[in-house]
Amino acid sequence: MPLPPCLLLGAPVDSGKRRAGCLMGPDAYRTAGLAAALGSLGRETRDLGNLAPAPRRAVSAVNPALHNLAETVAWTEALTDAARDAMAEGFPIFLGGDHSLSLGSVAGVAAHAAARNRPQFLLWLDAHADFHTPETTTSGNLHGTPVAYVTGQRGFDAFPPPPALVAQENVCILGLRSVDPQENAALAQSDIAAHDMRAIDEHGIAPPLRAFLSRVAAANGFLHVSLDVDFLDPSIAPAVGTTVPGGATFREAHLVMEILHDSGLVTSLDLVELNPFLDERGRTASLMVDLTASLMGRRVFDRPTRSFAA
Ligand code: NNH
Ligand code: MN
Ligand code: MN
Ligand code: MN
Repeated sequence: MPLPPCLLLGAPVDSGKRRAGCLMGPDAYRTAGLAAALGSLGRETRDLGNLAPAPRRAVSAVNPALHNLAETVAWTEALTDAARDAMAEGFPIFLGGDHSLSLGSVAGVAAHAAARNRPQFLLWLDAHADFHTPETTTSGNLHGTPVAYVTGQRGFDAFPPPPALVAQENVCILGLRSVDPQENAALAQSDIAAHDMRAIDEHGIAPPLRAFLSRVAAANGFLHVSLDVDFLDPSIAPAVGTTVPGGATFREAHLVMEILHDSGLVTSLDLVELNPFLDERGRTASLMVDLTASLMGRRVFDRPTRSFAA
């Protein structure tokens, strides 16, 4: 069976935080050659252009500190539909846009999985947990909330109810090094598998990823990967508004993508938080393209088996 085509969906969402610039992300990925990189792997790739938010409606905010709530709700509505539709056609890659786009992309892919009676899994590659609700956020920035929304936490009354939820035990976060106190308390109560950089330093990044992937495989799940630029160390990926030192190295990040490729389990992807206004000669956009190519099967050395066993 041929591999499903890659569908590039531009999502120039910039409402999830205050610093502007993520709206330029989709075109930065295009300029960095994403479609050609995927095409050179023999993968049929279709660029579906950019999505637009749904018409805005009046929303009542539980928390007056929320930034650009109505716009983020409108994007969530459009992205949920677009993601569900795209899953029926191929392998969607959401070109962000800030991380608030994942309220919609993940809700949409989860709806597709639920309609097929299969569980949705979520791998969150991020310095942050993004487990705030509109009630707990202190910054008011909704890019800090998608993991809470898609797992069904309370407080999202202004948003459409997600058509299907992702079970907490089907979520794995890798890369944590900036978690707010309210998120920390909520995470500790949850069934989410959360791995901070300290654990990754000590044990490596492959073991928790492999453990998660065996659960995805055993459950015959769909797997969505949400890659936040700030998962990466700022020294290799400066083009993000929320840099945090001590992130994933070049090789740790590629290794994650290579293991994901070898698993054959990934069914959709977000590339989020790239702010091209903050980039240095396109290096962050290019790195994100190269990581996507690794996820889709680019390798430096071809051999018939991948076994390192003695
Ligand atoms: N937790 C912080 C907040 O809610 C930071 C979130 N920022 C991110 N998330 N970049 O990935 O504002
Ligand atoms: Mn994030
Ligand atoms: Mn982040
Ligand atoms: Mn923030």
